[in-house]
Amino acid sequence: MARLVIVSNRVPIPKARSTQAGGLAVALRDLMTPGAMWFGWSGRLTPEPSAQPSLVEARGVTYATIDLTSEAYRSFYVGFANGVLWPLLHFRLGLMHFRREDYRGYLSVNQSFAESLGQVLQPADTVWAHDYHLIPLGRMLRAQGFRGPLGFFLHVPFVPPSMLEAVPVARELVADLCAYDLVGFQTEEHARDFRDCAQRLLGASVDGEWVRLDGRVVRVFADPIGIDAESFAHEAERSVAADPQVQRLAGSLSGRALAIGVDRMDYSKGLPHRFEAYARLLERHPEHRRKIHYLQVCPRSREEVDEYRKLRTELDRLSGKVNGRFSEFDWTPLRYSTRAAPRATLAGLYRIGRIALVTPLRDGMNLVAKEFVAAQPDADPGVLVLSQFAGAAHELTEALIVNPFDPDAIADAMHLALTMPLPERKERHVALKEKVYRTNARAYCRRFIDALAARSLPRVAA
Ligand code: GDG
Repeated sequence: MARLVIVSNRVPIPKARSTQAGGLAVALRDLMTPGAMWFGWSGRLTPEPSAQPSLVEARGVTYATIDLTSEAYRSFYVGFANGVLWPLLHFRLGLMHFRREDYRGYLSVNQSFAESLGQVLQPADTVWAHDYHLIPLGRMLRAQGFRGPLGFFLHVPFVPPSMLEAVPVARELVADLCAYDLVGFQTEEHARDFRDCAQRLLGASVDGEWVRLDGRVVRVFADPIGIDAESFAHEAERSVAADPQVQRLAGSLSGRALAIGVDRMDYSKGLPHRFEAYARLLERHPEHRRKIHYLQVCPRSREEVDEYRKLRTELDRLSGKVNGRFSEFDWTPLRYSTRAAPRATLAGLYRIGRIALVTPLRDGMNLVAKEFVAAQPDADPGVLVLSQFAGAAHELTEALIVNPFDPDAIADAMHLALTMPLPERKERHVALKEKVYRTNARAYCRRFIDALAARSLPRVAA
C-alpha cells in the first residue's frame, strides 16, 4: 500500500505517557499506522529556517518537522493565515487585515514546506494536506514534480464568491485549491460555495462534484469530520467516576443544573452573544435563578492577534457584569475559566452537563457538539443548544437549533432545555447519538482516503 503523508501546520508528536491528544490527532488516529508520516511546523522559532526536516519516530509513525523564523511566522501565521483567511472564511470581512507582504510570507512558508517535504517524499506517496494554512502547497509540490495523489481538507467554512472577492488574491487561492486532486469541505454548502467561486472567478466548468479547469479535473466534495465517539463515551464515564476535578464540580452544584460551554477563545465562537443570552434567561425567567450554573471553559488562543486580546477583555467585562448583576451570596451564576482543561476532565464535564451551549457565529463543523452528545448518559440525557451556522447543525438536526446572533433565541432554547420532559430528551438523544456514532472519525478518514485513491481518473479520461 502507498505510504500516507499527512501535512498540517502543527504536528502532534505523541509525548511519552501523555493522554492529551486532541483535535486532528484524534480524528486521524486510524490512519496513523506504522509506516505513515506526518509533516509540518515544529512549533519552534529559530534565527535561521531549517533546511532539512528533523525526524522523530513514535509508534512506527515518522514525524517530520521544520522550524520557522519569527519573521516568517508573523507574516504566514499571524498576518495572512489568521489575520486574513480566518476572518474571511468566517464571514468577518471587517476583521480582515490584508497586507501584500503577509501574502508573500504565506507563499514563502508554503514553499519552504514544499521544499522540505520534497526531501522526504517518495514518488508513490499519497499526500493529504490540512487546512487554510496550506492552500498553495499542492501547486508547489506539483511544480517540484510530485505526481502522486494529492488531497486537501478545509476544516473551516468556505464563503460565496461575492465575499471571497474581497480578498485581493481570491483568484490565486481558488486556483491553488484546484491544483489538488481532491478538495474536501465539512458540508455540502461549503463545497458548493467553492465550486461557485471556481466557476465565477476562474471560469471553471462544474459538473456535479467535478470542477474542470485548464484541462485538469478536481473533485470537490463534503466529508464531515467526526470524533471517536465510542472511546470518548468511555472516557466520560470513567472521568465522572474517577476525576477529582469533575467530582468537585459535581459536588458544588448542589442539585443545580449545569450548562456547559467549551470553546477556544475565538471571535467565531459567539461568546459575547452567549453571555448576553444567559443574562436574558435569568432576567426573563427568574424561576431559573439559583437553579443553574453556567460553566464556560475557554482556553486562550492566538494571543499574538489583536482581535483575540480584545475578545478577552470583552469577556472579562461581560462575565463580571452577569455575575455582578445576578450573583447571590451563595450562588455564582457564571463560572468562566480561560485555562485549558485536560481532555478527560472535559469529557466528564460534558457528561454531567444538563445543557451544552454551542453557539458559534460560524464554524466549519464544531466537535464540541459531537463530544457532548457522545458523553451524555442514555438514561437521563441533557440537551444540545446548537447554532444554525455550525457545520454540525447540518447533521445534528435534533438539537435545539438557534440563530446565534439572537440572544433572546438562545435564552428561549435554554428555557426549553431546562423544562424539557425526559421522554423528549431521550428521543432527541437517541437520534443524535446514532448520527455521532455513524459519522465518526473513522468514517471521515475512510471516505477521504477512498475518494483520493479513486482520484479523478474516470473523468480525466472522459
Ligand atoms: C477547527 C474548526 C472544526 C477545547 N477546549 C479545550 C479542549 N478543546 C477541544 C474540544 C474540541 C476541540 O478542542 C475544538 O474543536 P472545534 O471543532 O470546536 O473547533 P476549532 O478548534 O475551531 O477547530 C472547527 C475543527 O477544526 C475540526 O475539523 O470542527 O469548525 O474551526 O475537541 O474538546 N481540549 C482540551 N482542553 C480544553 O480546555 N483538552
